[in-house]
Amino acid sequence: MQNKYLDIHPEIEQALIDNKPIVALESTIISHGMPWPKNVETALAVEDAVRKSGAIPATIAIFNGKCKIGLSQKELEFFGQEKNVWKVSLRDMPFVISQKLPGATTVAATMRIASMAGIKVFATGGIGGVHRNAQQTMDISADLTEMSNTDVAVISAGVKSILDIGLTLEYLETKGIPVVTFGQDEFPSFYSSKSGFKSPLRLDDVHAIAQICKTKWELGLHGAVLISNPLPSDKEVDSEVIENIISNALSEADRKNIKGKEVTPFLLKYIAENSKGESLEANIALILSNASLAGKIATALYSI
Ligand code: PSU
Ligand code: MN
Repeated sequence: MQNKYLDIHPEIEQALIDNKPIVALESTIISHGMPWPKNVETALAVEDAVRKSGAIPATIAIFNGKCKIGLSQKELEFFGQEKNVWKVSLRDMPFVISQKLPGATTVAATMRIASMAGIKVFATGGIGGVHRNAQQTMDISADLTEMSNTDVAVISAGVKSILDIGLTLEYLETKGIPVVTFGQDEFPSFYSSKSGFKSPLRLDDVHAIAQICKTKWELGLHGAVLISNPLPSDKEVDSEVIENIISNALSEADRKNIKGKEVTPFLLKYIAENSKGESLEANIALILSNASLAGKIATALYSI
């Protein structure tokens, strides 16, 4: 698709023409989700994991008035180090693009840009969702509404318990988004393979996952299929420890009156800084595992 706002890397452009599997990757996790230099190391390792699983990685960000699909190492370094990078969800896209500001894209914005280019599969760490206490704050991530619109398979590790997992699952149901957990009955909660919630659906192989996506879209049911990939068991973080850190993070956010788009980055930073690196290690392991699963799903999707 020709679009004057898209700047697609030649390798990805060619892959689109040749109908090869591609996996979109977000950049908010690089600029606002992980500390330097682990963020860039991880971004490169994630691209590598996608390649090893047979697909082509397409990291997405906003730069110089365009949605860039496929970043060079130099550009990844820029988004990993530069302090004044916007966190861009859907509502920020017109502003950041027209002002030619650098922007790191969230799940919602990355999905939309991927879809504009014709990319069908997207891997991330954790998605945004319904925040705890959303009954008062109305803080519900645009990632969820975007997932009800845009035909992209989203591979994540479930949702972090900075969110209300039960309400997030309810909202996904309301929006008609199939939630499939890969290889187990329980919905995972990012740092843990458990959450206390049963996954709405379970599938154990990538071909079946590709089939559910294809069927959804051929039925004309627009929107994502959310695939939750439990993190590798040797990387799980003790849930009591993480719950304790999250509850301190939430109190601190409240005390500092953190609101709106700042909430999620604040909580993520607090957790990373207060868990002695354990959570960061889990975060890296799970995003690598998601990238690899996404590559396999993309490959399966292009073979049916
Ligand atoms: N949750 C995580 N890690 C992340 C994010 C969320 O565990 O990096 C990022 C993603 O880019 C996601 C965004 O799309 O935060 C959601 O932000 P908000 O809650 O403001 O919609
Ligand atoms: Mn929010």
